[in-house]
Formats: sequence, C-alpha cells, structure tokens
Amino acid sequence: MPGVELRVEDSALQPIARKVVAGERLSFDEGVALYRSNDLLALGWLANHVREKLHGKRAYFNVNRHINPTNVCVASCKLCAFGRKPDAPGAYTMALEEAFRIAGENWSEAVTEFHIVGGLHPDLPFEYYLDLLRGLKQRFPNVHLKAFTAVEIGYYAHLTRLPIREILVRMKGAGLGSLPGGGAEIFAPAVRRVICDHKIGAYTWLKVHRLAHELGMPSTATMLYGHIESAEDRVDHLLQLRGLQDQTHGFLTFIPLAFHTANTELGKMVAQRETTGFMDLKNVAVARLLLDNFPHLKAYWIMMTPRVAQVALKFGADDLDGTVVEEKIYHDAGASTPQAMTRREIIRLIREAGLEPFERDTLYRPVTRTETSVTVQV
Ligand code: V47
Repeated sequence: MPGVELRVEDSALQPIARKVVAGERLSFDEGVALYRSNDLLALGWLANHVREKLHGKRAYFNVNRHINPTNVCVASCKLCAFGRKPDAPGAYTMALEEAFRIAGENWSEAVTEFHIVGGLHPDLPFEYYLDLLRGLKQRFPNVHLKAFTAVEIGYYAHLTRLPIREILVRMKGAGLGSLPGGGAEIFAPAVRRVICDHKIGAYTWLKVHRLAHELGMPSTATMLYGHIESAEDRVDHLLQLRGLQDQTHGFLTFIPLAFHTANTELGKMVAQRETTGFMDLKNVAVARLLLDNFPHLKAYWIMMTPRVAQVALKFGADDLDGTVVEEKIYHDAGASTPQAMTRREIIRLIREAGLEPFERDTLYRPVTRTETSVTVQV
C-alpha cells in the first residue's frame, strides 16, 4: 500500500486494510472477518489509524460521578449481578435527599456529569425520577445529567402508559441532558432471550435512542460481549447501531462492555471466566473499524482495568471515561478494579501513551480548570 507501512500477517485482512485506509465503509462479512482474525497488531494498527485521523493526539476523559438510585429490579436478567428483588438482602432505594447528598459527596474535584442508572423498581412513581432530575439540577446547575438507559425509559412508559416520546419530553423538561448507552447488550433476539429476556428488545432500544436524538438529546451506545454471543451477533449489533447513526447522528460514543461473570446466572452458563486482554482489545479495534460514523470510542477503565484501557488508546479508543467515584454494576459482578480514579491518574495514563489529555464535558466540549473554577467552553 503506497505511503502506509502496515504488516498484515492475516491475508484475509489485506483487502479490508486497503478499504480502511481509503476511508471506505466495511460490510457485514468484513466485520466477521475482522473478528475471526487473530492478527491483533494489524487490527490495532488499522483502528489506531482511524482514531488518529479523527482525533490526532487527543485522548478524552471527563470528571464524572455515577449514581445508582436503586438496585431493586423486576427483571431477572441472567447477565446481571446488580439487580435485587424488593425484599432480597442488599436491596436498596435511595430517598431523594440521600441521592442529593451522595451526589455532592467526595467532591474533591468538581464533576461535570452525573451518570445515573438503576433497576426497574415496581413501586417508585415516575415523579420520583423527575424529582431526582429537578433536585439535582437545582443543587448542581452546571452538572450535565446523563441518566436512565433505554430499558428504564421503556419501563417508565410501560408503568405510566405514556408514550416513550412523552416520557423523554418530561424528563428533558426536568433537566435530563442525554441518555447513557446501557441495556443494549446484544441485539440478536436468540441471545437476548437467554441473557436478558425481561428487557426491551432491539427495536425498542433503538426507538428510545432515535426519539431522544430527535428531541435534541444525544446518547451513547454499548455492546456486552464475552458470553454466548457469536462474531456474527456482534457485527449485527454494531451495524444496527451504525444504521441508526446514519439517520440521526445522535450517538456520541460507543462503549464495548466485557461481561463479568461473578454472581450472575449467565456466568454459570459460559465456559470461560472473564474476557481476556486480547479479546478486549480486539473488540475495541473492530468496533472502531465498523462504526465509521461514531465520533468517539470509549475504553471504560472500570470494566477493562486501567492497564488494558490505557493500551486500548492505541487500538482505536480515544476516551477513558471518567473519575466515576462509586461503581456498583461491575463491582457486584466481581470487578477487581478500583471504584474511582483521580484526574491526575487518568492524565498520567494518557500522557504515558504518548497522547494529549483533553478534559471534556458530556458533549465533548473542552473543560478548563483553575484552582477556583471549572469552565466549559460552549
Ligand atoms: O447495561 C450489567 C452491563 C451496563 C454486567 O453510556 C454488565 O457512557 C458486564 O452501560 N458484566 C451498564 N457488564 C453500564 C453502562 C455504561 C458504562 C459506562 C459508560 C456508559 C456510557 C455506559 O453494564 C448494563 C449492562 O450492559 N452489565 N451486568 C456484568 N455482569
């Protein structure tokens, strides 16, 4: 290839590499070929080539805090270790004042985002969630509220018998800024039936995100890998996301999520324990190559470990997510990573990888800090 120094050991990758370098879109079959290849360095080189074209030396991070208002959940998804039945040991639901207090705790650094997700609680009224948003906005007016997965939004629509669009309109009115990407798992119905048969299907997940985008709220998208899904299922998932993005351009970021087995029913059904570093990096690289219309790809350090997430910055990822502060979903499922990182630690990971740290807000606008102030450049 003229002007490009790439050693591709897997001959099946040669024609795909040419297309990537030419900026051409990859097909379903090419996606499967990428997943089937073990030429990780070639995959990484190609994905890094795409990342550099998009972002140069920049690597993004944000200062955020996760809040999980309840773990009570009517669904019994086999993939999940977080949800509890209302009367089960460890079940909790935060009173609103408690959620507001927790939101302000451990504020060594002013956060720019609250990332809020929880279980599908059978008894909490829809007003609870609106009051949560309103109360947080009132107390922390400059903090972006990225809240409620498509699964939660679909559940509130079911509970209230209101259309999904109306749920989103009311939440936006209460301060919702964007939707997180959870609950997507794997779209293939046969896999969904096993791993999360109580959740909305792909059609509704995509519909919620489409409606949010139409209402001017961007979102992120995820994919849960490393369980019973096939390479074809992963490619199908990514191409369905790419298809919606072609229409709305409302997705900011894609986040591949590695399945954690501990304390889950699904963990007992899969042969392997955790995903490997090889698999994690391959998923980052393939996603970067297939999702040609997604501006960002996140290596979520909580899920990958800071070590693998740092390496992922050279395999197609351009974002390490955030400080997080307190994480329950992965830690209930056995994650051994810390629950928080400081700005300083994240910056070190990025600099060591030869990249330039860029603090962003949820919408990827630059954040500048002084000793006494935090400013988002709009
Ligand atoms: O939807 C649940 C996954 C997701 C397990 O939008 C599990 O920026 C692995 O979506 N093993 C929630 N994964 C987390 C999430 C997320 C995280 C970071 C950033 C963003 C973003 C979104 O976690 C769930 C599900 O897919 N999950 N249980 C488990 N045992």
